[in-house]
Amino acid sequence: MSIHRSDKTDKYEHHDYYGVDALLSEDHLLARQAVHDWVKQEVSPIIESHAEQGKCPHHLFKGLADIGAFGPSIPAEYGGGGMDEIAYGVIMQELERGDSGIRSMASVQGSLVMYPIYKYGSEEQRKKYLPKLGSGEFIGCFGLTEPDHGSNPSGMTTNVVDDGDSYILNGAKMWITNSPVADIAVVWAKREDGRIIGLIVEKGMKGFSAPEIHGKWSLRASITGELVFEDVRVPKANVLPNVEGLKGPLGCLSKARYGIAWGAIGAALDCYDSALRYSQERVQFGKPIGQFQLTQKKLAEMITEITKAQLLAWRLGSLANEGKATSAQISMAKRNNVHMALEIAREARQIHGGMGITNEYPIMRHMMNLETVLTYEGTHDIHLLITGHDVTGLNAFK
Ligand code: TGC
Ligand code: FAD
Repeated sequence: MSIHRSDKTDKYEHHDYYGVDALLSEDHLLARQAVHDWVKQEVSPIIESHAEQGKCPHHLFKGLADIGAFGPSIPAEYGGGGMDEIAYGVIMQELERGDSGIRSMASVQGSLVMYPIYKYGSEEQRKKYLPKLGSGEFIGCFGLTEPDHGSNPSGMTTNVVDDGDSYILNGAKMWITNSPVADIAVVWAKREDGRIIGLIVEKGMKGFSAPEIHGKWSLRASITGELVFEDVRVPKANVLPNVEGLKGPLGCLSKARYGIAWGAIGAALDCYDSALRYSQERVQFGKPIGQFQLTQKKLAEMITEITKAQLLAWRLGSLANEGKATSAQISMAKRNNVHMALEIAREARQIHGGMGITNEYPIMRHMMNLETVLTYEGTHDIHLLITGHDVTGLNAFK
């Protein structure tokens, strides 16, 4: 990845109230600025119209690869960015400042497709798929959720039957980001003994289809579909050999949820930035609306919550760099920061008055996107119950 600071771009709107930037390295700041600049140049000019039309900007895949957005913390020899977890975080933040759907493209490709192949795959699988995924030549997707098993993936019914050198795969996955345009799918299925395994299913395999899901009011610039398997013969060479059980997919989710904890801050910053500017420019009763105490309360609470989220993400990133971040800590950060961003979008919408519902401002797009982000990768309540389990030792799911 080549990182450079551009002189041509806008001042970086980071609203760093507690000086968290001082905790970041020069490499983190450069990576963040490079992605920020790319988003301003490539995403901001097109995102409202794509979201409005429900169109995924596929052409951005290559650019995302070029800025190192796919697997920033996966080693470079395996197609990733070879950076640390905080670099991964700040990159997700800047992508989601642009749009949650753009961050989703990178989350799925890096954390849910490249990561399992890197972590659980054979050396042959790593060599075959990772360079193409890292360069954006291949698009990947991740199939865990099913029509009847969302929060409870252990109940999945997608299954494989042993047939010599192959498995015969049957079942269906639902709500799969990028599935209609994906070249490969990392799919989680049950073996005859009930154990969950991961398989790499390739586009074009007989009996495999990936129809698009239409009618979404959220994440409209991201394409979502199903995965349908009707007697698909998958060679055993495509099974991820180094993991069995639900900890396989859940391990990938930890990686992606971590990225979302940072990403949500980007969406919140974009809403806050827009609301702050509007409050200084919009005049009612002869003064800027930012001079009214009720507007100041909103803005003061917004920056307080953003600051708390920044500190949470930074500390989580430091723990992750030391290999000490627990999945429960990641759940807390994902839950808190996404909810924070959604609340900020709602407050920002109020500050913009009627203009807040239009596409002149990014607020409604972020707000609608964040409804998905609150639900995918584990719902708001599932993450609460993960924290509840962690602090009480009592498991609500059993
Ligand atoms: P449970 O018995 O708790 O755990 C089974 C095994 O997994 C281990 N484990 C984890 N390992 C790594 N990371 C985690 N986060 C882990 N959580 C659990 C656990 O230690 C155990 O290991 P072992 O060795 O004992 O077998 O499992 P459970 O069936 O009781 O489920 C617990 C629950 C409800 C928390 C879990 O199922 C869950 O997280 N549900 C939410 C499902 C979810 O998040 N789905 C997301 C689908 S993918 C997606 O949304 C992508 S969006 C893409 C985009 O960005 O566009
Ligand atoms: P359900 O599990 O049916 O939950 C419905 C409600 O019940 C929620 O409020 C939930 O919190 C609550 N609930 C469930 N169980 C409990 C409980 N034990 N206690 C209290 N409340 C409970 N999945 C993938 O595998 N890959 C993807 O790429 C992917 N991308 C997505 C993209 C989009 C746009 C969307 C919307 C979803 C995507 N998902 C993906 C699926 C997502 O992870 C699921 O929607 C999510 O895990 C919730 O599952 P569900 O929708 O079936 O809701």
